[in-house]
Amino acid sequence: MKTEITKAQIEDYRENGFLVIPDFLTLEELTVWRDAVDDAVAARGRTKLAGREQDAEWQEGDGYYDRVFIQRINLWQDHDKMRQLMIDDRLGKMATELAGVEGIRIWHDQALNKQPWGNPTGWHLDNPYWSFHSKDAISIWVALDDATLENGCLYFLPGTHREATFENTEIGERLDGLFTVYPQWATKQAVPVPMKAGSCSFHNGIVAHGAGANMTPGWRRAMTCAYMPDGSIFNGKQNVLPDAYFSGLEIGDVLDDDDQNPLIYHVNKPYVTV
Ligand SMILES: O=C(O)CCC(=O)C(=O)O
Ligand SMILES: [Fe+2]
Repeated sequence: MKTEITKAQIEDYRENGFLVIPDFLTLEELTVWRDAVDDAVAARGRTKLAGREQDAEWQEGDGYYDRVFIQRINLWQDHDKMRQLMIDDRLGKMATELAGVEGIRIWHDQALNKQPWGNPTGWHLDNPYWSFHSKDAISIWVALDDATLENGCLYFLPGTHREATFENTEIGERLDGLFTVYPQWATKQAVPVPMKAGSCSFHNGIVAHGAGANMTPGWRRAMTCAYMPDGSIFNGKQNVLPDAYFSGLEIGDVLDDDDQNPLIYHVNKPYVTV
């Protein structure tokens, strides 16, 4: 795993709001990640979020969004191998350094497997969906297959994280829904980010991004993890929080429950074990 982050990479990330790390995983590691993700996704069945097997809202249906990608969230919570991969403090250190924060907690992981002929991923920001607001939230996106212009690689609008607020749109049928909120971005040029399998990107939680349609009969699998800066506070949204935890929270509470949001790296406690 290529986990060293240089000063130039940090500058690049802060300027553009995203950064690509080619050949992040070795071939052997890529095989381990693919097997773990495939196994965890198969074991989850049709339930999108861990722990919500009984909740109709979290079951995969047959709407437009269900054909954007197969989305399975918090695999780290119900699959041992995924837990081992996700709580890796090396990932936490990379995210911490790029974001320029003191420590990082897992917000949620997700497998995002764009199926053959899958719909495009509409333009959106990530962090406004989540239960905390931070301009320093960050995600890793690991390509498990080659992500190409043909099968739905990511696209970014560089620098938009420096202008964004926490207003957002759903990932719905309108590819351009985000530009009704941020009309000033509608004339910007998008940057496609094709990646070889095993490469990864990091992106800021409020940089505008989306992905193309899958115009091929093959899969475009990706494993992602969203990170919350340590010390972030609850903003009133439930998002992926379990009912029991959510109902006890008040706006302004620090989200520091290690079972829900494990601290995987902190500059003062670099060897956190969960
Ligand atoms: O994989 C995709 O199509 C979209 C990924 C994305 O939006 C994310 O990782 O935040
Ligand atoms: Fe996203």
